[in-house]
Amino acid sequence: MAPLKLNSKNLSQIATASAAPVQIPTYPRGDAVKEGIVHIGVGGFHRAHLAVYVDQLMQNHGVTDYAICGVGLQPFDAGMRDALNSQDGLYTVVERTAESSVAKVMGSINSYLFAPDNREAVIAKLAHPDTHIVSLTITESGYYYNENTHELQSENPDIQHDLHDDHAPTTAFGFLYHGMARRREQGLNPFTVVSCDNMQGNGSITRHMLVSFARLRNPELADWINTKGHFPNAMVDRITPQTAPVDKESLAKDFGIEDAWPIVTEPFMQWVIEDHFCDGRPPFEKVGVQIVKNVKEVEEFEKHKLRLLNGSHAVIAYGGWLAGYKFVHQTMENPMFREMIWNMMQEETKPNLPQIPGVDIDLYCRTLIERFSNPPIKDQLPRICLNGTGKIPQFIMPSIAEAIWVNGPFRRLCYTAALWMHYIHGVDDTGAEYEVIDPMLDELRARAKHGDPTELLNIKSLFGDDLRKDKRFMDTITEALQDIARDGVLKSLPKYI
Ligand code: CS2
Repeated sequence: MAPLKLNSKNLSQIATASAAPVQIPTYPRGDAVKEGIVHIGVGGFHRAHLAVYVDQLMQNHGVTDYAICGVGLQPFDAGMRDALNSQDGLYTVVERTAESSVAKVMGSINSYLFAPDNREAVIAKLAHPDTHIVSLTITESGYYYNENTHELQSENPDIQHDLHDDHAPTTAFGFLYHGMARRREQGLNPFTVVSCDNMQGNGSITRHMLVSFARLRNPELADWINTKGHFPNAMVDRITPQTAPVDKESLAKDFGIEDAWPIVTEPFMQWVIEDHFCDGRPPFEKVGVQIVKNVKEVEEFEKHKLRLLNGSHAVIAYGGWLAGYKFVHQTMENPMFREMIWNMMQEETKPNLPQIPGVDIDLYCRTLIERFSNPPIKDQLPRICLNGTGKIPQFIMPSIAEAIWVNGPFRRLCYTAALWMHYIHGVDDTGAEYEVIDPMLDELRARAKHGDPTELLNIKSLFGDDLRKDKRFMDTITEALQDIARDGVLKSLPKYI
């Protein structure tokens, strides 16, 4: 039978059309529910994470006032608008391991607004009394955060534009500002801003950036947001590869669904969030979200995740790619990578991580190795190589800094930073050229020198200046970079296992 196009009309047929059962939403949607969450930046990760938790709330717990209105701010979001609008907001999540493949149609995204089509509609939505939470996945660069000064990059042309323009905001902060201003005029509470981006202190950074932005326009509004607004910190986790054409084909073949933009992901998902919401929240804890009272606890979970998972991902991505691999699981099939990652986690990163009651850190590390080795999700290395300037300073450098303070080992961590520095040149170990995608690419290219990290480490907005003063660090990273430049990854890696 020909696959069925995913839309509300075909839903019940889709549930039973193929031999493999498909879970479908049987809860009310459309006008029968309220859109309590507006999510800015609907990509794969949001659709595999927050939108899945909300789907479970709607499906299993009768929640009707927290459906999601998705928002796209960037021109490239037009593809998501078209895909979602053509299938009534529905899409499929396929959870895959070597043993099983489970398809679930999600219905939690109830509508979608594309800001370039109608900016006013987005601001009105943010200011709507039904909107209680505005969540974000806008990537590190969407925060305009200077890692060195910890301040808003107020001179950035996008921010300058939004500071002076009332009618056509372009950044998330421009929209949040107008939404907040209108809510205040209407006597409403601020919405809670929930960052779902992968950054240490994502909620605190969001608060500081938005309040700083508002202060430059209207100090009174800035104070209102700062006093009344809540910005919970959160650790988010689910490995979500980019959708490949073959994913659509196998969804059609195995489950009889024609979906313009499905998702293939791992079964694992985790969200640990501070219980700070100023305008209500759904009972997230009922669907496995870890709601914690104490900020410190979230910080600790964030540290574990960013430094162990994302830090290891950096080795796999830059090392694997330079060595000629294309996927995470492929790189993990090489025992040298497995061993290096394990030892880096155990000997260099773990000793400086806090212990979290109830968390077995060795089990966490073992689970990571298994997750990275999950072949059917086919996680592409270029996805993880993207935007290294938002990653290395966050996932690797803090572990190095802390190892320096306690005079601990850090040569594998240095090797990882060096892999990224070498990757910037855009030529792999076989001599093949590739595209490097990073918002700071021009500056990186101007500073990257084979075998010499000094100029890159001089970028204060990324690296501050503490580390460059440490001779042991400078010697180790220089040596690692020289080893990679001279011998390539596969020949230099054994020294760093
Ligand atoms: C990856 C993450 O892009 C990256 O650097 O490490 O997207 C990773 O897959 C997620 O953080 C997993 O939760």
